[in-house]
Amino acid sequence: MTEERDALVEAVREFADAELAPNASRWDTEKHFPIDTLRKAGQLGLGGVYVREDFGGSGLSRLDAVAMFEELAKGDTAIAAYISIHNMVAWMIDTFGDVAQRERWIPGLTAMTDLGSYCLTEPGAGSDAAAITTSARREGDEYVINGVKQFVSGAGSSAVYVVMARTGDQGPKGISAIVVPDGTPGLSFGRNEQKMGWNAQPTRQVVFEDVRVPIANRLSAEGEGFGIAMKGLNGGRLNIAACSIGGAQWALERALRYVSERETFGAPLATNQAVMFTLADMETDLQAARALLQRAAAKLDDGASDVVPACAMAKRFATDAAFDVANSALQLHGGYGYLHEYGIERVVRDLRVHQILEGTNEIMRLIVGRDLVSK
Ligand code: FAD
Ligand code: 2MC
Repeated sequence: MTEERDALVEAVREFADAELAPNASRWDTEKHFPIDTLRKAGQLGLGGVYVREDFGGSGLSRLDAVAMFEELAKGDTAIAAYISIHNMVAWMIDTFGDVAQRERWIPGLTAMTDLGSYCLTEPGAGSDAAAITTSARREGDEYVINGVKQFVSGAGSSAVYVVMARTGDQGPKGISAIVVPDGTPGLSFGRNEQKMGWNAQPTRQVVFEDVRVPIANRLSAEGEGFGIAMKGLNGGRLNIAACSIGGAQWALERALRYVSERETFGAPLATNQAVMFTLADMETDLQAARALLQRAAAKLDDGASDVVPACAMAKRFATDAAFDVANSALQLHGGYGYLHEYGIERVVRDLRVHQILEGTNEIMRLIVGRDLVSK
């Protein structure tokens, strides 16, 4: 860790301790999306962590980002994860947008006065993302968009929707990435889904009925959208892994404190070798996950040729390991781990979905496996 990164992480820790941790339980229970708190995160530079600085980004590296997202997640995993998705959207516009597009959307996104949503998944196409059917038909200098996006994080609260839609033939080459601003006629949202976790952020369908946007809202060339979506996800997968590690690290620290204080059979739980071994495995798994994650983040920073499987490996390993660590922390708390007020069960619920979204862990294995057998 550089000194500079230490200072950044410390600032994020203070924010997470002051603004997220005291409210996480309530936001989860009340299903409250804390937009005011997100604005404060924007003031801290968390709206465009690896967005260029000219329009308000923080211009940091992916190694910086994963360290920051780990700290954020210790305060509230669900909110940290939403901030990660928002950053993915901001980065896609910053990287693949032209100057006019960046000038229009990046300042609001980096300040988090405008929130972003990423719209790829559809009711009929999740893992097989190249099979999406939402269409963007050209009419004059406009696209007319029709279709439904499923499970969109932040939907209904966001100002900016980056939508992957079909502008050409079947398959990945027929997809374009188009920015649809909130309030565009024909754009509507489903109900806020009732979920196991991630309750502090909304998940809704996004419905497009003859939504008209200028062709100038398309990022990069027609047919480039699938690649843009996937490149966004490489970094998203790292951040989700970081959020998992942060949540699990928080749970491990709670468990350590608990087993030192809780006595059974006349001695603290921590004196049992079985308990100690469990703690040792939890710590080892988190350190291994963090090391793999940092390695993948460095590859993304360096533009390494094997970045795609590296990000997939880190996402798969870290989200699985962190879920198991949080679940072990719950077990070490006995019945108290099951109570809402201890916070552990919330983290377990929040981390569970990290094994499913941003590419399921089976799809991560598919990416790594394909890479192996193609060599
Ligand atoms: P399916 O693709 O139908 O998969 C079902 C099961 O089959 C999974 O276990 C999968 O791993 C397995 N499977 C599929 N294909 C294979 C294969 N070839 N080999 C082995 N196993 C396979 N999407 C967005 O675009 N934007 C968002 O903001 C967003 N936020 C989300 C928030 C939440 C809370 C959730 C739950 C999802 C979100 N998603 C979002 C969608 C998420 O990315 C998808 O749910 C995920 O990619 C899986 O797609 P699916 O649900 O259609 O499952
Ligand atoms: N980075 C860069 N490029 C990628 C890439 C990646 N991660 N993944 C694929 N590509 C490129 C690939 O190189 C190829 O390019 P080219 O034609 O130039 O060679 C092109 O994209 C097509 O790739 P494939 O031939 O591998 O396409 P296929 O359809 O066989 O499989 C798969 C693609 C399964 C890897 C992809 O559909 C996938 O990642 N599915 C999971 C979907 C997903 O992650 N959804 C998350 C939604 S967002 C979310 O959950 C949130 C919470 C925000």
